[in-house]
This record gives sequence, C-alpha cells and structure tokens, in this order.
Amino acid sequence: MSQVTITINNMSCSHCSGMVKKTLKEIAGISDVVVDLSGKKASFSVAKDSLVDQAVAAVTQAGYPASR
Ligand SMILES: [Cu+2]
Repeated sequence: MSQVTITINNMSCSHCSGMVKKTLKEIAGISDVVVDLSGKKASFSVAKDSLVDQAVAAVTQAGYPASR
C-alpha cells in the first residue's frame, strides 16, 4: 500500500471533482481518495504501483486529462 498524488486538469467545479472521485473509487485496489479541486490533484492509496497508470487512464478517459 502506498500513497500517491496525480495531477488532474479540466476540473472546474464540485461536480467535476465528484466525478473524478467516483471514477477513482470504482477501481479495485484504490482507496482513501481525496480530490483537491483548486490544487488540480488527487491523492489516494494504491495496493500496487500499476494501479496509478490505470487511475491516470481512467480519469483522462472521463474527460479530465491526468498525469503522474
Ligand atoms: Cu464541473
């Protein structure tokens, strides 16, 4: 288990950050999701490192271009 932070673009309101949070929480192995709307980032715990790439891909696909 490790704590990671990714950068997320295009979030403009609480609906956006809610969508990002929901998207991340739906991924098995990801927990403790905290989305920082004004800071353009999200922090969460991952069971294994490959989940970070999966999280970046899922959030990007949801319309919020993300990067590690
Ligand atoms: Cu929004």
